[in-house]
Amino acid sequence: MNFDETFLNKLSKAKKIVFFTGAGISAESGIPTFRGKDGIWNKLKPEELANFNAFMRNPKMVWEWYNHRKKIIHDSKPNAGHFAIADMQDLFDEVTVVTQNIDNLHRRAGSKNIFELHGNIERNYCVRCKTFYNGELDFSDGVPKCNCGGLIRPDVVWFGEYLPEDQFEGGENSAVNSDIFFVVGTSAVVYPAAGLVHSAKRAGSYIVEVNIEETEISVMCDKSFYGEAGKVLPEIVKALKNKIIK
Ligand code: BJW
Ligand code: ZN
Repeated sequence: MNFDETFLNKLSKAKKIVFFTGAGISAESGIPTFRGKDGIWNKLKPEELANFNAFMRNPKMVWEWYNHRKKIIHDSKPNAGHFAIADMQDLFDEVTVVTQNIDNLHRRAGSKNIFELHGNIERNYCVRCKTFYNGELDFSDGVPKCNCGGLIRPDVVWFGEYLPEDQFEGGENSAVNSDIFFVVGTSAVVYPAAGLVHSAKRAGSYIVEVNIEETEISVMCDKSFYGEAGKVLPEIVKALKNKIIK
């Protein structure tokens, strides 16, 4: 892949970079995306699965969906895209990952500074008393319940729910203080997460998109690379290392 000098210069002068990621970065690890050609929501309705009322109406069905995805995630590994982002930590003063994914793959790849906007599939909590249950849950008597009698749910953010305040604030601060803001593998249609792209842009950050196709926010990007994240991101690391060595 060839990158123009303006882009490489911009990158080599940057100190603080942010990677805002979505389901697309984990697609090459075998984890299905939500929207698009092979997206989960071509087959399943988000409103029947990814909201609190659906869970209270039919917790068994929602848990079956999450346990199915948990298994896919456990069987998957970080891919070249996740590793390239972790490698960037050696090349910049500050690298922050702000992810909408719940799959832990950035952490497993070695990224250190991560904000998780939509929760984490490894954690669970009681809907009534908010006690956390982080180990394996027991489904032998049906949907697991807390000692208080409340249902236990996955610690993920469903439609109509607020994002964890500390994670969103951390993401927003990183966005507005970034020199370069990468938008990787997200359709950027879900808010308030997608609003971070606008915040970064307004604050003067240089916006770089990596996606297999155009998205809602392509028009506001300073640079767009259309290709798989697992191919484009390692190429950027390589080009940058070459430039630094020269
Ligand atoms: C590749 C690739 C490869 C593929 N390489 N690329 C109007 C304005 C503002 C807000 C709203 C509004 N109308 C409604 C709302 C609210 C709603 C919302 O945004 N809805 C829109 C969809 C219309 N938002 C909310 O409800 C949020 N909360 C909120 O607003 O709180 C305030 C409030 C409180 C109380 C009452 C009312 C308001 C919460 C949103 C929670 C989203 N949750 C989910 C599920 C998380 C748990 C789980 O995983 O099960 O989060 S939904 C789902 O979408 C998931 C994702 O994180 C999120 C974003 O999806 P993502 O990551 O972008 O994936 P895809 O599939 O969409 O895209 C993949 C991309 O990858 C594509 O572009 C591909 O091309 C690309 N790709 N392979 C590179 N190899
Ligand atoms: Zn409880």
